[in-house]
Amino acid sequence: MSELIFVTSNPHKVEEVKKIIANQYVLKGLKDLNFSEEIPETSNTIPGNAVQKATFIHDRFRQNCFAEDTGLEVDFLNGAPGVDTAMYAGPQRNANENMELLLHNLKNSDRREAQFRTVIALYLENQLHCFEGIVKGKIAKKKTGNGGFGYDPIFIPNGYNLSFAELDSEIKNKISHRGRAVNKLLAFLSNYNWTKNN
Ligand code: ITT
Repeated sequence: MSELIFVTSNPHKVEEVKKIIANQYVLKGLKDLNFSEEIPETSNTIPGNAVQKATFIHDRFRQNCFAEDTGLEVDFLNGAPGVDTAMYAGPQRNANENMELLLHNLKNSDRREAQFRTVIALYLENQLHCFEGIVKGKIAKKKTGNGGFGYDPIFIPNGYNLSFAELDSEIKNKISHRGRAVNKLLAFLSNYNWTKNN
C-alpha cells in the first residue's frame, strides 16, 4: 500500500503527519475523496472520537483510512479540557480564546503538569486498530512562540524550556503525542501482512 487517507479537516495535522511519514506513504485527504461535510464528533472520549471519524469515512467510502483525535489533559483541572480541547472556550474553536481560558482556569497555580494525548484509529481491510501517543509537559504562565498551532504556545514538553510553538517543528514531531502515535501506526503498517494487492 502506498496511499493512506487521513480523515481530518485540520491542515496543521496534515502538515505534521506528512513530515513524520516522509516518503513512506502518499497522504490523501478528504478533498481527494471530494468530501466536505462535517463529521460528527459526539463521543465523550478521545479514542471514541477518533474511531467515530474513521468509521464515518470507512462506512461511506469502504476504503482504508485513519483519523486521529487529540486532547490536552491538565492535572490541576482533573484532565480537562480533554475531549473538549477543540471547543474549550466555545464552538468557534478559537485557539487564542481556548488558551486564555485555560490560563485563567489554572489561576496562576504552580501545579501545571499536563499531557497531550493523540489516538489514531485506523481502518485497514475492514479491521479497526488504535494507536496512542502521549507527551508530558507543563502549561506555561504565558504564551510564547509563533510556530505550531492550537495550544502549542503554552505547552512546554518535559526536558525542554521552550514551548512547542518555539521549538523547531522537527523536534516537536519527534517527541510529540502525534509523532509518537504516527510512528506506532507506521511500525504496524510495515509489519502488516497484506491479504489484498493494494
Ligand atoms: P479533525 O477533528 O478534523 O482532525 P480538529 O482540529 O477538530 O481536526 P480535534 O478534534 O482532534 O481536531 O481537536 C484537537 C484540539 O486540540 C484542537 O483545538 C487543536 O488546536 C488542539 N491540538 C491538537 N493537536 C495539537 C498540537 O499538536 N498542538 C497544540 N494543540 C493541538
